[in-house]
Amino acid sequence: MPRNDKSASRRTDRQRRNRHASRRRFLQGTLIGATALGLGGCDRLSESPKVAETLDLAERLNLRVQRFLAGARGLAPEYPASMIDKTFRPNGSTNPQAARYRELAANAFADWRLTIDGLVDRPQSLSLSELRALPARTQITRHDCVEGWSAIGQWTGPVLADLLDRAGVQSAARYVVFHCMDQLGGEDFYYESLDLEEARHPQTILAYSLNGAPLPTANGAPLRLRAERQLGYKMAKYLSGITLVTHFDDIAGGKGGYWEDRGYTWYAGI
Ligand SMILES: Nc1nc2c(c(=O)[nH]1)N[C@H]1C(S)=C(S)[C@@H](COP(=O)(O)O)O[C@H]1N2
Ligand SMILES: [Mo]
Repeated sequence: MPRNDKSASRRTDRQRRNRHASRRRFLQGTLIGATALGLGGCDRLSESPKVAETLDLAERLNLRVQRFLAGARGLAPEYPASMIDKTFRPNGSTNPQAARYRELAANAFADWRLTIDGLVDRPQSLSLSELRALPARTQITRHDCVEGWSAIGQWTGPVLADLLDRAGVQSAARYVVFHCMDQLGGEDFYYESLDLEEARHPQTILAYSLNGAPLPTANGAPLRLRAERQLGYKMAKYLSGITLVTHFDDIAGGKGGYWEDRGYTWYAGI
């Protein structure tokens, strides 16, 4: 992640361009698909100013449009084991120094718990062995960092939707906030948030293992979020708890995440 404000804004620009480009490709693909199905005269349509107007509108309404078109089938690609990168490049915090983290790590996270609280009927406090005993999903996916690199890795852990059901999400809840144990340079702890649709996506898991081994410290031990339709910065490492909320305006900088508080967009769909 950026080390100063200048590179932060540069990367944010690049991120914006990439997202616009991929979204445009996606929408064009959708229009081509519609033609193949005989749903519209897209040859003429694509040249008309109306379509350009629609694409710009789509970019402004990116979240809604992307989800409307992708629907529930919007799965991130999964890859064969032969494509796994030998070392999964770590980024951001790679060796948290916060006292609490150091203490928990010194004891192999035996005293660590994942809490689930906020707008839930049954607040949870789960040890690593309890989490490991739950049904798990394994997925080989590509991680895309806003800095312009990517890596393919195999992740294993419980599906977040199952944990949310276990806790009983109340109807007033709209977002899941992920609390982390690391501070990136300053005083502020890393955190992130997803809305319930992204949190309940079938590929959204809390991973305790990478490439079949316990999650390395650099990649977020003991537990990290994998939200495979999102950019890397959404995937909170070093988790300590998750909280169900109606809004996140009153948490830290109020923008829903550590980097969001520093100018990144909250919706980081790819
Ligand atoms: N707690 C925490 N989570 C984090 C970060 C961080 O610094 N702290 N960095 C984010 C960024 S920008 C990326 S690209 C990924 C990097 O994950 P990796 O270290 O496994 O490559 O973690 C994300 N989650
Ligand atoms: Mo990143």
